[in-house]
Amino acid sequence: MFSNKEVFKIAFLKRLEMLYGKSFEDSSTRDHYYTLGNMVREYISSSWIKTNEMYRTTQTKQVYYLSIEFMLGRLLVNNLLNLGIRDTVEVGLKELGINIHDIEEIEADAGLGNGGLGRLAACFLDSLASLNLPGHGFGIRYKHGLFDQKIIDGFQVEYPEQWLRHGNVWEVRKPDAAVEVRFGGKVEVVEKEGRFIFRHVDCQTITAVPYDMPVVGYDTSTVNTLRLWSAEPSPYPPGIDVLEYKRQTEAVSEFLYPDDTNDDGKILRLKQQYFLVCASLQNIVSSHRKQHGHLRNLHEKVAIHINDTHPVLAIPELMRILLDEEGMTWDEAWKITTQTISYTNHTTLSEALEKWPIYLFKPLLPRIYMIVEEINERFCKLLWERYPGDWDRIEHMAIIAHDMIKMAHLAIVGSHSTNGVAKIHTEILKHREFVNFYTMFPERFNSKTNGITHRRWLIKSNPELTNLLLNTIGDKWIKDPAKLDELMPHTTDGAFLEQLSNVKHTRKQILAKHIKNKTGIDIDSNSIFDVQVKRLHAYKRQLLNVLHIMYLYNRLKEESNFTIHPRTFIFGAKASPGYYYAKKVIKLINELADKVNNDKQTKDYLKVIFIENYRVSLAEDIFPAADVSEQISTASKEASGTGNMKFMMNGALTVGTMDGANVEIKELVGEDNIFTFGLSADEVMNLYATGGYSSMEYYHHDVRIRQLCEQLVNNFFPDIGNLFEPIYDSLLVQNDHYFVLKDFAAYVEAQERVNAAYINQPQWLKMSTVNIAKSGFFSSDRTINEYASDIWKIHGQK
Ligand code: 26Q
Repeated sequence: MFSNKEVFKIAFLKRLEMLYGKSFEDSSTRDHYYTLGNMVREYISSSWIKTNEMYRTTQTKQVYYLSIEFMLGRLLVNNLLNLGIRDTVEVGLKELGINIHDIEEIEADAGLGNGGLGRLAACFLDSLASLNLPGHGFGIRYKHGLFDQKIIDGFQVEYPEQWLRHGNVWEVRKPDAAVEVRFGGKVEVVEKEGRFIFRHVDCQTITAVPYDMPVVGYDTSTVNTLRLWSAEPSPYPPGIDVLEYKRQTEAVSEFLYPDDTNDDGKILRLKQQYFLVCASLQNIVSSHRKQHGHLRNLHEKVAIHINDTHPVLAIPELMRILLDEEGMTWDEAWKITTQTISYTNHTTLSEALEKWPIYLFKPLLPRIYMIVEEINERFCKLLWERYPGDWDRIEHMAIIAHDMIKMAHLAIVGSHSTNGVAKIHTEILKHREFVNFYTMFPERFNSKTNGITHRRWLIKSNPELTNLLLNTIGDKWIKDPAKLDELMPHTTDGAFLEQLSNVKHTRKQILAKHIKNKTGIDIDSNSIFDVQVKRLHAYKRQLLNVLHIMYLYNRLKEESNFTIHPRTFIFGAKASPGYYYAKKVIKLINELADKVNNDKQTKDYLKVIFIENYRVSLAEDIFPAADVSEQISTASKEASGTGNMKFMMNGALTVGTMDGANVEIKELVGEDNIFTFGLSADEVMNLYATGGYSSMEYYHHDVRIRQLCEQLVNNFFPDIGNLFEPIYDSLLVQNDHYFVLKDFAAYVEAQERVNAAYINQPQWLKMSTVNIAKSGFFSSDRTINEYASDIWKIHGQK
């Protein structure tokens, strides 16, 4: 079907006819998309079956990656690429008069995630399959992914996302593998032959129906599985309000919760978490039983990884199965559970650590609550033996305290591995946030610096750079991304640097055209493309970027001999719908864009673009076009960042704080090839501890800062009244919790270094080359190999 373009063309036309009963002339681009999608899925299916059979017969250890989010983006072209048939298809379609990019655009992003954490899960699946590792994802098939963002009058407005509106060619519904999940009710204890038996009665039952999606590895026949659960009503029990029951059931997989760090206490969110865990564990345990007949060796054949604490109920749920269904003793069950489960932490923001109040938890999950209580009691007893009389420490470390269940404590205590997502993040976990746990269980803590799949984020999204690399250093880096380092001798190769410059320019023109189509705004592809794309959060400090743009604007207006290389500042960001401050910052960016872009005096030097509805598919056009990567979080707050890696791999230079993986980028490229600035993580944490920061001093002592703050509330932005007063207050009344003003001067100075470096193009291109050459470390293949050997103890299958 894909052996060469002629065979492909015939197969495609025939399939189009069969599926739609239309001639080619009458068919639409959507028809073409579904035709091709069906062909590809069919092409995948035999390898998919073989991979599953092989896993079954060889009884190799499997890893299951449990995640409440998977931000896959589009799959068509990625699958074509990994199958090695992209070029054949592209050329074949072209000869039929079809542009593959038009077909690609039909596919909706699978946006079942908020940001970094969900995208990381998607990159990990791609690497697992590409490395022939037996690893699968379990998630939820949300009917609506992350909301669609529209900007209306400068404000963010949210609309429900509808990725399934036209169906999903990549999924296979498996009704025969459906399982039941129970909520509420009571636990009855009966004694039988000297043992206690727990029975769950009067509960509400819902059905979890799996939808499987194939995960295709690159240049291999391995096809792993992402299993997404959908909530459906179980056969209706008699005497209930049927419509109400259906509504409540389907609500469980209806929406992805937008990241609202402070917003716990949503019962439906807890239901989603248990729904994912309970369905996935039944599935894991029943396949294990089929192969081995018992669960005593579960930890030898299965690794279960929990992506943050969202699936942490896997710990008490596995205990429940081993105790209540298998009749094991507590100690046997605990050993198997802790040896099976491992946990990744993605945040040090203490307000973002999940906690659930008992009054919500216990009625919803009565048996699970009993087990969590028992885990807590046994753990506190252990603490008491180890630290007799140290009530303070015991209270801080307890899993249940002050009527709340602390999910991260449960995760650390109930697993054999806890990892952070970058070196500095893991150090903060070990020495600050979880220092007591680290003292008690040092061997459980380890670091796994995040990564990104270079297949999507370089080969697929930047074919121009890919070709240049192939022509320059060959193709070894594709299977072994560390070999991008072979580019190092070319940092002084004039012909190479010129081609690199051309590639970047081409990608900037592509993005400029896209922006023109969407916004009507012309941007200069010779200007510096300075990009900050990520969720909107106070700690990521989009506000610092905004204040710097206002500062440049002020100077251009006030100083006739001040000049800079023209810059286009590009933002993309969704704010959680209930996050008041973040929404103000979006409005501020849009007001600033309006002002700056329409000022005759400055518009040739400064442009500000807010890209609406930032998501994976847009990101693929943005990273290749960037010159400057903005990674300016308050040090210690960004666990890792992964956008920073995508920019680097596409040759952008980082302006960043010493936070998250920026620290490792600097280690790799050297201080001459990155623009770092600002407070260190230690300085930030000491300032919090001592209270030694007063933002007002900066207001009084720096005239630039004073002017900028006043411009937020005088009529610099006309007709907005006191709209930005809350931002002003965050800086000056609430003492600028994220040190925006304190880091301002250093940021301006770093940006001046950027300007000077860019003007020296040979120098800039050399720096850019070093960044690409050193980016291989950030391939998620490296990350996944580390998880596989250090944590999961699984091995490649070919
Ligand atoms: C919590 C409670 C209720 C509703 C939603 C949530 C929720 C959802 C998503 C809380 C957090 C998230 C997502 C967190 C996240 O994306 N963290 C990022 O993870 C990346 C991958 O490790 C890191 O690179 C980033 O630094 C980190 O911020």
